[in-house]
Amino acid sequence: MADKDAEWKKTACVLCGSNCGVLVQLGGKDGREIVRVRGDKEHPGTRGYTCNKALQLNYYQSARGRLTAPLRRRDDGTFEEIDWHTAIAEIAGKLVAIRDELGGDKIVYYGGGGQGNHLGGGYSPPLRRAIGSRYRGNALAQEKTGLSWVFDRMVGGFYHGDFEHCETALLVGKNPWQSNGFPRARVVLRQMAKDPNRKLIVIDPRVTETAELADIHLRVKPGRDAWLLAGILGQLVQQELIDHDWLAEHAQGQEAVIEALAEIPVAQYAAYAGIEMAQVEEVAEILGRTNSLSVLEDLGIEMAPNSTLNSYHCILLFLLTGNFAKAGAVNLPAQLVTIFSPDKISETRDERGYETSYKTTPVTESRIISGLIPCNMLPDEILNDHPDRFRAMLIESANPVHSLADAKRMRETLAALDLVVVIDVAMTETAQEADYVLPASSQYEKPEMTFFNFEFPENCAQLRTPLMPPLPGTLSEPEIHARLLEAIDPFDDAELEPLRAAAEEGLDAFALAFGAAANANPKINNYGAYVLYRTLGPSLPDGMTEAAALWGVAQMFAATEASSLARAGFDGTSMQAGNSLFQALIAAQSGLVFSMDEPEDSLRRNRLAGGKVNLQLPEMLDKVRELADYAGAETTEEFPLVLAAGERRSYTANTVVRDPAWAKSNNALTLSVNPSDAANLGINDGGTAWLTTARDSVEVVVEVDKRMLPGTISLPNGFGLSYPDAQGNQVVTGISPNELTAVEDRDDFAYTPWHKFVLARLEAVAGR
Ligand SMILES: Nc1nc2c(c(=O)[nH]1)N[C@H]1C(S)=C(S)[C@@H](COP(=O)(O)OP(=O)(O)OC[C@H]3O[C@@H](n4cnc5c(=O)[nH]c(N)nc54)[C@H](O)[C@@H]3O)O[C@H]1N2
Ligand SMILES: Nc1nc2c(c(=O)[nH]1)N[C@H]1C(S)=C(S)[C@@H](COP(=O)(O)OP(=O)(O)OC[C@H]3O[C@@H](n4cnc5c(=O)[nH]c(N)nc54)[C@H](O)[C@@H]3O)O[C@H]1N2
Ligand code: SF4
Ligand SMILES: [Mo]
Repeated sequence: MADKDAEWKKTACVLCGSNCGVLVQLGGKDGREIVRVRGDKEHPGTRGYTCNKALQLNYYQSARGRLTAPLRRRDDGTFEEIDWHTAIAEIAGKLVAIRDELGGDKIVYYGGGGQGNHLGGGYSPPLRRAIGSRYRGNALAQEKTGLSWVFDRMVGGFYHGDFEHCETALLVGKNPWQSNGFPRARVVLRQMAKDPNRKLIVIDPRVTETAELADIHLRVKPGRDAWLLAGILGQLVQQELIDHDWLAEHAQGQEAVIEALAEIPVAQYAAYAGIEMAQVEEVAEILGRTNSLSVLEDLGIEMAPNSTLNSYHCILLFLLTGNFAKAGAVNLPAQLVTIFSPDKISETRDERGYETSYKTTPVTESRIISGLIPCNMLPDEILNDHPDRFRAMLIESANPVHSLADAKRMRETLAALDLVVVIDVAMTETAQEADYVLPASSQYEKPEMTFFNFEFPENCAQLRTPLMPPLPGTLSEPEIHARLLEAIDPFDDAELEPLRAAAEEGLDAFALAFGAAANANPKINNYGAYVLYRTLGPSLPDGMTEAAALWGVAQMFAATEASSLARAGFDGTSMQAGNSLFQALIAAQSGLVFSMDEPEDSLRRNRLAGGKVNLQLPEMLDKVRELADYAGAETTEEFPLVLAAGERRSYTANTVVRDPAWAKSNNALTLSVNPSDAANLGINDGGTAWLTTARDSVEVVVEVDKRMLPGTISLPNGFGLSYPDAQGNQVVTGISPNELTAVEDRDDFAYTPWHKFVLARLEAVAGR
């Protein structure tokens, strides 16, 4: 334990994308353990808030089994430790060989950051360029690529609601009480519940902690949101609850949409979705008349049938009611780094009006959205003899064997590759399949930052300083990428020395020198993050070398968002504003507000030609019409239950925390089952049962839970991880949900998996 007066250091919680600012005290062995945690009231975004999970941060920082040396797989499948020099030389050599013999486009980069660490992945582009890697993927392509395809074409960028100030909040397949998704979620939800003038509407089959606080809970049947949302949209149109004036001024393409929605058989669709018509009427009335509406969708619809269509529906809800680019409603936040890179929208269309030109993957020719290959297609891209199949993967800060559909198939897929390199802090399920594993310093041992900055009108960011030196034997990702690049395509020292000298003189001198050097030498720009790391990096305060690339980020932001940045207090020329933003990020340990917006900024940020929002997407409108077939969301006799494989609970954090002891609740590992289903099956609370899907059969402990809708069952995400016990033996605790899922169960448009709609069967285990 730390003594009570130990210094409180500022950092952030990394267990979910909210990244609450926290203060921690260190203690334990060598002062490397996080022994006390409390919310940081000076953090401008989270203002002292934390949820129950922040207290458990040490289960991440002081986990057993941290990797401390590069590992190389032997022929017999076991691993041996090698030194960094050998690891870098061998990996660089193999990457170059694949590039030269087969083409760098055969090397896939996967991951780049989890819930708390996006800085390291920002240093991968130079290496990727050097090896000619063209394809990349990450977890966003198994949840939000459908969403990003529609928001790019409808509002011209990533949107977010203002849940602190909206009059009405609509949450679709989202449980912020457990999963957050906006700052200070539990406080904001409680405020909404208490305020008679505000309305909280939740669409979820489960009576979640969030649904309990809602004014209206639409307890939709699993997988049938498309009919419910189409029904609400139909009701809005048919009852003249849409904002024609707003649409006339700001929108295009509404006519065809209104026409299609006028045809929706609202009562039938509501009934099919399991919702009373009176509730649909009430919700449409509220959405049509509210002063401000914010909408948040998440996995409940993104990982279920019709997911891209559902995202389309959600955007139509706020556009048809005029709730875009308005205070308290949906807006386009300023982003320091664009998480979803926009695709070039096809200028050519077929006779149906569908886009005809878009990027696809090399083998299955699947649509690439936001520059991301669809995760669900990875096995089919690799497990074949196609000459263009991928041959190598570089996996950083991600655990795809655990997180992607069908773990068994993912293992086969990785085994089929010529080279798999994993950069991680732990011997993960994915690392176990690698040829090389490179040990990274933890998120508290290096500067780190998250780019999930999505708030409006005030948006903030926090660059964290290391709390302690790196665990011996580990390196930060920027250093790993730098060493690999230096082994593949090094600079002459004379090329970088002038920049290093300029950095010592200050940021203004550096900015001028960098501009001149980039003009004279294309390699400087091409390998920008690397160059900043090796030239500006050493001039930064102690331990902050890895922050160097943020200088480029700050300069880009200043060049595109001058007015929002100036309102936040950073003005002057673009170069000056960028420099002062960069300096402030380094100085402001609690984070800072980097943009202050007006609703009009959303209109300005809209990338669509003409600056209007667009409602008509022929690809989606046809799907609205196809709902009349009532297809795709049915159970079968063999599999009468719908399993949500991977629910967020009070002790889940993807696979960031591996020690099962961190989970202090009693439902941490269990399969939740409605009491009536449990009774019918003869299963008791705490009893065991066989859970079977088309892919596998596992024994589970059941928790009888009246929050569940009859016919639905759910498993937590983030379990089934191996973790060493006190003797060093690896022990697996709980169920890994993707042992039960199949890659074929996916959206036909964005290929996102149906993890919330896994058909299943449950049987009592005899004799228990
Ligand atoms: N505690 C915790 N918080 C997290 C994470 C974590 O691991 N643990 N992970 C973070 C990440 S990566 C993400 S993406 C977010 C995800 O955050 P959420 O999407 O909120 O998380 P889930 O619990 O997976 O799913 C949300 C809800 O979908 C509901 N649902 C299931 N089927 C359906 C359906 O057919 N229709 C509808 N409408 N709803 C359905 C479930 O009952 C559940 O309440 O959470 C983030 N925050
Ligand atoms: N069945 C099912 N599957 C799901 C989901 C579900 O609901 N159901 N949810 C999905 C969702 S929404 C998401 S976002 C994904 C998440 O899945 P992934 O993107 O694969 O990531 P995480 O589980 O967050 O794992 C992050 C990895 O980073 C490592 N790590 C931690 N700190 C560091 C560091 O500083 N450096 C490096 N290099 N590594 C570090 C951790 O050890 C871990 O291996 O899972 C998805 N998979
Ligand atoms: S897990 Fe809780 S404390 Fe940590 S960032 Fe998320 S909301 Fe904040
Ligand atoms: Mo996620």
